[in-house]
Amino acid sequence: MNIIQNVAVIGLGYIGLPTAAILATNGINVVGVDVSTRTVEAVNRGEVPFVEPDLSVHVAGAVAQGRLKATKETPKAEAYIVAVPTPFNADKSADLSYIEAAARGIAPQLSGGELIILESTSPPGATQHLGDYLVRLRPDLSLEQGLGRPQILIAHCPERVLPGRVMIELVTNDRIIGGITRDAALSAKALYETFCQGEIHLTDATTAEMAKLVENSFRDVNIAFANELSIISDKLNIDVWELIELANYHPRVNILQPGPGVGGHCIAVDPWFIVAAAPEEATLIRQARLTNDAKPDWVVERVVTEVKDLPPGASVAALGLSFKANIDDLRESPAIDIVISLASRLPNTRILVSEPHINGLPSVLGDLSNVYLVDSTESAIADAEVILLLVNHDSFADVDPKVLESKRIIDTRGIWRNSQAVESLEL
Ligand code: SAJ
Repeated sequence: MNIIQNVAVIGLGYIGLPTAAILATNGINVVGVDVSTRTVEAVNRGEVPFVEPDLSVHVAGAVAQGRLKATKETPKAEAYIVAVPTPFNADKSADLSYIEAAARGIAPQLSGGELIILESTSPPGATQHLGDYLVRLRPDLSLEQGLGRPQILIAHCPERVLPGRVMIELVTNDRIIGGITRDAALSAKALYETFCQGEIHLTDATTAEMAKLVENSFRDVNIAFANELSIISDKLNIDVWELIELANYHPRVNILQPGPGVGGHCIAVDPWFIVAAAPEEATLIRQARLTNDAKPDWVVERVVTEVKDLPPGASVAALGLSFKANIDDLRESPAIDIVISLASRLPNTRILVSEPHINGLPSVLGDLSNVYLVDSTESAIADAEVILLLVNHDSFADVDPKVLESKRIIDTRGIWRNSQAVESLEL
């Protein structure tokens, strides 16, 4: 098998750029392709247009060595890695238009023998669809060997890295590679082996697609279980965090943590692709999505109930806006939905937002007349009667418990929990 030395990575986002950089720092010549002029220019200056630990060093190094450059036009290459978004349509089915646009860029550059890898999270059948789409654009090529036309190799290698740990997990995580053909799987394996120290497991493309979706659905279903427990515990007046901690002492129980809802654009999206592929059968997966999506409204009702019996002019401190702890990423964050909803349900209440990772409110919140971004968490707490903890940032865990003493607290992440259960028993 030929060793691949020239790779084009289509899409220089949260996955494409780290992948391009890690290939380049491992000796491959990489051209990154993106529709954004800003991204292309930033990469060519050796800069990273978003925050991800250690990525800047890799990009700066790869560009300085001349192994990584960026362009808006898809070049000729021996291998193409497609890492473009796969959002969902209004009916929750996957929108493959970005993948098709990438294919339209690649097709004219093919002459046979190239490897095309789909990394984007994809519904079952998307890799085959990419192959069929390319062959429709280039009927002189074939996905199979021996049909009298030059073959192109198509494989799916889903990304599985955790934002915030991308540069570590790219190297250490196991990978799953699903080939349309065995040759395609083997060729993709050889390419990923240049930087991946985890095991590389080969399968067919649809199983690889499903494996990725199932990983995120597994977490979604388990978080839904935790979120349901938090609502049940509230009704039974017990501390859900203590409940879960105790249950998890069992050697075969590992319940995840409840929260204000599930955010980010992976776990809250991918399970819908399974539901769309098997709507009649995927009842548990669908219900988990609905349960997690309903959690923000439940939190809003809790806050409204607390504020209702306070004198007029009360304030709520909303601590945290990002979709999870210690990052600045606000995409699909349940905290944002909760603040929007509170602002309209409680028009005479000031919502004092503290989010240490941002300098200004996103426009969806900035336009609301009763929502304010407050510089310090301490002053948000001091000025509010109700404290709503939405994100478990480390800095919030360090808040002096004394300043919380006279406040009404709704801690959706359980970081300030102080269970009194055993003290309340008359032993
Ligand atoms: N969350 C909870 N309770 C928990 C764990 C998470 O409420 O016990 C919430 C978080 O607060 C957040 C959301 O779930 O709002 C998702 O956070 P996460 O840290 O679990 O996952 P992501 O979305 O940042 O990254 C996931 C990862 N998938 C898995 O762990 C199976 C990552 O490896 C994937 O690469 C990524 O999705 C992706 O791109 O698909």
